Amino acid sequence: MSTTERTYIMIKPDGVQRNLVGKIIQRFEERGFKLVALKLAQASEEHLEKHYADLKGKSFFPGLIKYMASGPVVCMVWSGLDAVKTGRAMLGTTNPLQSAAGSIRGDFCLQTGRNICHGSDSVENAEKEIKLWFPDGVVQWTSALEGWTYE
Ligand code: RTP
Repeated sequence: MSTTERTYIMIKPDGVQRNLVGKIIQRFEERGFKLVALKLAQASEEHLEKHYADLKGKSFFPGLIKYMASGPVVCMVWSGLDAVKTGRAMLGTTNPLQSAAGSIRGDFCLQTGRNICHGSDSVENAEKEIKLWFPDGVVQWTSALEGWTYE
């Protein structure tokens, strides 16, 4: 059992523009995950092509890159037990219409091409994505499990 598994979660430009940042962060916090890195970034098409390299060649790829470059994204690393698989479950399925109510996509959006968030699909890809989006590294927040309520 590892409580230190990390996943890369990104709020896409439509999620930022629709002011859903706080709600999405709140769900991960309330579930018990720890936020270990956070930034707002305007990604270049070149950078996004690296992130979505596996999808190069798909008919929707050019539109996906354009959409993802259309405004700032929120880049986050969340840590905790089974963070990758649970993070994906919290986001819902790729097509929001098939996402269960109670999932982020199931509650907040309607179309695959505007599905407001991204989550790593494996531990290996999570580590790759964390390196890509946080090239200077992520703070090892070992004190995250300690109480901060009292001095
Ligand atoms: P993500 O990587 O964004 O978390 O999404 P995912 O694993 O659920 O889905 P994936 O197949 O990796 O696709 C990445 C993103 O591309 C857009 N997409 N559009 N128009 C289409 O048929 C189509 N298919 C995928 C979505 O924004 C999807 O999240």
